Order: sequence, then structure tokens, then C-alpha cells
Amino acid sequence: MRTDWTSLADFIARHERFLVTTHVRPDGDALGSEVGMAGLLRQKGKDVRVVNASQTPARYDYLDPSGTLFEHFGSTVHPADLADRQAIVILDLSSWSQLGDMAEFVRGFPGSRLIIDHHVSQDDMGAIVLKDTSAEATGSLVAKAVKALRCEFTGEMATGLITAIAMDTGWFRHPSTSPDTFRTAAELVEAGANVSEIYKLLFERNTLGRLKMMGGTLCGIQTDFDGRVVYTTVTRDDFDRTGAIPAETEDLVDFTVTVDGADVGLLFIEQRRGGVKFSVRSRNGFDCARLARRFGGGGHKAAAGGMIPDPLAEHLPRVLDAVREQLTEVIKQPDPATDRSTRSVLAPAENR
Ligand SMILES: [Mn+2]
Repeated sequence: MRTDWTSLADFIARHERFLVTTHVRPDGDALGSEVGMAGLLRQKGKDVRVVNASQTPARYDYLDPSGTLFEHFGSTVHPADLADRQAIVILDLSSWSQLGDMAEFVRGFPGSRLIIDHHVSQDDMGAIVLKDTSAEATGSLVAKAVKALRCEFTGEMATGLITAIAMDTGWFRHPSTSPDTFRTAAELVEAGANVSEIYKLLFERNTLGRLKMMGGTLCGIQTDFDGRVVYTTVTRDDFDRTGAIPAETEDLVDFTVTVDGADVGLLFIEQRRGGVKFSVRSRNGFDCARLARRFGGGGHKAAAGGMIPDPLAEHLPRVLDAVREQLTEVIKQPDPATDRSTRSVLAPAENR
């Protein structure tokens, strides 16, 4: 899909002081896209502040080497500090709930809003929406915007954008990865992105706590629906026992769906403030976003998630019931449009 970037060019031309933000618990795509967008806006001579509802997870510190780019709403930045902002660019999200503690501020913001995103789920946020659900990452869209608006990739922007694309494509291996993904990646590498160094910074700086937590979580893995559903949990006690922190659960859900015969994988994480965060991954056409929407969450077909205020003991069986229901539905009524992708769900597990 080709995005028409003229509305972004107009939006940028009309304002001087920008606020860039993204979703709570930001991932590589969220933060890397912000780095790219901040660079683009600065090249256009604009004043930019990047303010997020969540703190930046430590593993992404390299995206902001001087520690001056990412600001935290609520601790260092208060609504009054942002009174001079004329426009907000919202990246990698399209729902109010994903703005966390910043939702109220953004709702009441008197200036203009623009969204660049690739998620299916969408609220009316009163914004210009530049959305391409076929894009592998918001970072790819920002990279396209940089080129469409005749800006250059600085080394810093290239590092941010390749992080965004690499993380959302599982390092160039998810089905969303296309020849175009590599063409964009090649340009970013030429502009100074060091893939080998970035990979080391992201994946070879595990804490002992994270490895112990992973060990416990993988030991606790369980199956349902003839092995087609694989799930596990991280409890508050697991965090206390191992010393891991919630941000260190990123990517952990991906292990669940690697079990041979699994169509759906889930991870349930008990939150310190109460409630449970759930993440779901699928293969063979199960629609994760649809499942997540039933519990107020959202995401993509193959990866989604959400948060439920109930305790784990109540939450987990309800989500599993919904997964079983949705899997049964797929088996009974294959959608002809997605028949190819759901065929293996229909086939007996042992024949796959
Ligand atoms: Mn994304």
C-alpha cells in the first residue's frame, strides 16, 4: 500500500512546536519510530519534544545516547510544560487506552493531531490518520515519510528506524518481511545503522533476573485444546523471587507459539498494581487482534494483547475459554478468504 505523505508535509508546514509520543510500555518500533520522526521534524527546522507515558526500558538506552530525547510524562514533564506545543504526532498506536496516563492530556489538547500507525484496531482520536496495516512496522512508514519529505537519514535516525523495523519483524523473519523491508534496511545500514552492534545491545545484555524468570516461566508452560493452545504465566511472586522487572518479559510470549503443533500461544503477566497483562501470538491464521478486542485490547492478526483488571485466577480461564471458542469457530466455519491460512488449523494436529 502506498501512503500519500502530502497530508504529513502540510501538517508539518502548518506548525512550529511539535510533541511526539507513542504507546505505553514502548517497544523498539515505538521508540525507534520516535527517533526517526524527531529527526525528520528537526531537519524541517521544527522544535520537537518526545514525551511518553512510560519510562524508556533500559535496553533501549542506546536510542537516546545523550539521554535528552525521551522525556517521561508525569515525573519530569507535566501538562503545563507542554502548553506551547501546537501539534502532536502519535506513533504506533490508534487507541486511547494505549496512551496510558497521557490519554487525558491528548484528549484535551487544543492543537492538531496526526497518527502514523500500522495496527488494525482503531479509535476515533480526532486526528489525521496515516495508517497502513500492511506495513511491517511503524518505523517503515516513518522511513518512507523521511524520503517522501526529502530529508536525510542521520546515523541516529537510521539506528532508530532499523531498530523499529527489526523488532517488529522479529529480525527480518516474520511473514510481514518483504523485499521492500530489506531495501529500506539497506538504506538505513548505508546511513550508519550497525545491525550487529544493535543486536548485541538488545539481546546480549540479559540480566540474571531475566534468565531466571524465563527459566521459571518456560518450566511452567501448559497446553490446552490438544496442544494447539500453549500458555504460561509470570506472577508477582516470580518477579520478587528472580529480581526480574516487568520490562524484561518482552519477547517471552514468542516462545509459547514455537511449540510444534501450537496454533495459539499466550503469556499472562500479573501486574504489580493489580490486574493481568496478556499477550497472544498465533500461527496458521488464528486472529489474535479479534481475541484481544474481546478483552479491551488490540493488535495484529498474529500478535496482540491487552490488560484485564481481574486477578489471574479469574482472568486466565476466561481468556482460555474465548480462545477455545474462537478456535472451534475457525474449525466449523472456515472463512473461504482465509482458507489457505487456516487449513492447518483444520487438519489433525498429528498430520502437521
Ligand atoms: Mn509497531
